[in-house]
Amino acid sequence: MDQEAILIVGVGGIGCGWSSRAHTRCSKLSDLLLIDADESSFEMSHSAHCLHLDASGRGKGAAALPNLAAHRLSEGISNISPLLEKSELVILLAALGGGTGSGAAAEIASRAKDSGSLVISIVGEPFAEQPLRRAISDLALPKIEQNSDLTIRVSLERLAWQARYRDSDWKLGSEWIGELIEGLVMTLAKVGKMNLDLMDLRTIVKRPGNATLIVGNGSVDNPEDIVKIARKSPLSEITADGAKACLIQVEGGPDMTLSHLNLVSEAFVSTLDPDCQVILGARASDDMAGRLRLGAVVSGL
Ligand SMILES: Nc1nc2c(ncn2[C@@H]2O[C@H](COP(=O)(O)OP(=O)(O)OP(=O)(O)O)[C@@H](O)[C@H]2O)c(=O)[nH]1
Ligand SMILES: [Mg+2]
Repeated sequence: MDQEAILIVGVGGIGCGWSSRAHTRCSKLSDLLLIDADESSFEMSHSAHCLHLDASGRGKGAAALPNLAAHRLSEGISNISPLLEKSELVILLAALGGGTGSGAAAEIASRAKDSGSLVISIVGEPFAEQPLRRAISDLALPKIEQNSDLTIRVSLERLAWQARYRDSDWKLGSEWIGELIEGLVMTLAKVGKMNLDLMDLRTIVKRPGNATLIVGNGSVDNPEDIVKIARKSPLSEITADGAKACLIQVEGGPDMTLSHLNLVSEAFVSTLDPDCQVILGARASDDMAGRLRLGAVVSGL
């Protein structure tokens, strides 16, 4: 896939922050589109395409109602349709519970799907003790799921908990999300040794049942640890155990051998269904010397 084929889209304050940070990890291989009512979200990236949903005309995020945000998006959609048209894969990020992310993310997923893209959405779900935000989120989620080939739900609570543990800011500190997206983009961009493509990804995400993404990395000497790390992701109520299909990408340095590849993929596959359909890809890059990264899309859960 060329660069133009992969589009990362951030919607709302948190979604824009996540996607700007994720895009810096794979900026040569993907495009970035930021959508928000609050213009300060666009300051995080210089290379982004931006769509400003300004209800008040004062530049300060007054799209606080999901319906208003969805309406603003339909008005501005012609500005971004060319971007959607040329993308083959849209990776959509938003945290639900506010106005912009909840209202506009569903709308953008539906437009992307209509234009023929494969749509992967990564959505944050609000804290349990915020009933109003929770209600907004519960309304938005089904429409996002309907229009996405794969929807990954991330618990903001768990993300916040992990960030505290690592002493980083949960709003920005979603290192894990950046890694997930980088892994996915690297898997699909045409740079691999054994290249996986969009057809492989479609095969996996179209399986009936739930699907999820996982990622983990570590030293080549400890493949089991990498698998352990990968399985400990801050997702909502989902584990990869017993999956019926999976697409695995292993990335290593120039020193990666076939036995490294086998060790890490076998350690991971052993946790899945015995008859799991496995599609395996590998890639070497100079900056991964001595390390391995495992990224996987698992489905049929
Ligand atoms: N507890 C807590 N949760 C937050 C905070 N900021 C954001 N969130 C959560 O993240 C979700 C989405 O936040 P944003 O991305 O800022 O919202 P938005 O889409 O920009 O929506 P609007 O600004 O209302 O248009 C909310 O539902 C909250 O649950 C915060 O400071 N504290
Ligand atoms: Mg906002």
